[in-house]
Amino acid sequence: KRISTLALPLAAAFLAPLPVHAQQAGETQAEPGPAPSATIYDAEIVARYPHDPAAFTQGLLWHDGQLYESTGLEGQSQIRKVDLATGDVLAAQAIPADQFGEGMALWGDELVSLTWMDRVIHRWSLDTLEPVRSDPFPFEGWGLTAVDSMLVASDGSATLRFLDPETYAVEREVEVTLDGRPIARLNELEAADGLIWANQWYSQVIVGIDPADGTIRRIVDLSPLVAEVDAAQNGAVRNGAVLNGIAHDPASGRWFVTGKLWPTMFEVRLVPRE
Ligand code: DDQ
Ligand code: CA
Repeated sequence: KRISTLALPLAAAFLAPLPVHAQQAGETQAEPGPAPSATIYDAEIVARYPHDPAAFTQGLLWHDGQLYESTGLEGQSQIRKVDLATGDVLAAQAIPADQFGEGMALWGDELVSLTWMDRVIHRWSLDTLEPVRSDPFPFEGWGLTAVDSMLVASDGSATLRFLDPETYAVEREVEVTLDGRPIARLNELEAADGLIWANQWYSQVIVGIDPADGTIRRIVDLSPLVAEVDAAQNGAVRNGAVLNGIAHDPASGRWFVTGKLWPTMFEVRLVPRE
C-alpha cells in the first residue's frame, strides 16, 4: 500500500491515542491510511505575542480591532478583553466559581459563552463585559461560534449543533467527517471563509469543516507550534495544556492561534502544502 509521507505526521496527529483518562472504549491506534481528501495547510508563523500562561484558553475571537478570550477551570474561569501586543488583560468578568468556562462567540453586541458540564449558557456585554443573562443549556459545552444567523456549538463529539441565537433551540445538526469517518473531540470553533474551523482536543491540527454537510475540507498542521511551546517549557507540559483557540480577523485576514496555558499567541498565515 502506498502511503504518502506528507500525510504521516497528520495521520499520527489525528490518531494519537488520548491520555488514558480520556480514552474511549474501542479507540485504538489505527494503521496510517492513504492521504486524506482534505487539503493540507501549513501555518507560517507571522508573529508571536505574549499570552497569559495561566489562561486555560477555551474561546478566542477577534472583533473590531480587539481580542476576546474565555478561560476555563473551576474557580478560574473568566471572560476577558485582552491586549494582543502585551497579552495584558484589559477587562475581565468572572464566571461563577463553581462553573467551568468553555467556548465563546459574538452575537450582536453580546458575547455568548458555554460551560463544560454545568448546563448553563451565559451572555455578556461586548462593551463592558457585564453579565446580561444566563439560561439553562442541555448539552456539554466545548466550542462556540456564529455562522450566518445561528450559533454553532461543539460538545466533544463529532456533532456540531446549529442553535437559535436567542432561544438556543437546536435548528439542525451535522456530523463532522473525514473520508466518511466521524472525527470527534471537536473543541474551540471559529467561522471564517465559509468554513467552520475547529481545534480537535489533544491533536496538533485544526480542521476546516463545510457547514453544509460536515465534511472536513482543510487540515492545518500546527505541530511545529506545539513543538516550539513544548521545547520552551522543557517538555514539562502541564496538565491539559493543549492547542486550543482560533481567532480570525475578517477585516485583515489575520489568524491567531494559541493553547491552554500557552505562553505564546501565534499569528499565522495558512499556506497550502505543495
Ligand atoms: N474541555 O475543555 C476539553 C471540554 C475539558 C477540558 C478538561 C481538562 C481538565 C484538565 C484539568 C487540569 C487540572 C490541572
Ligand atoms: Ca474562536
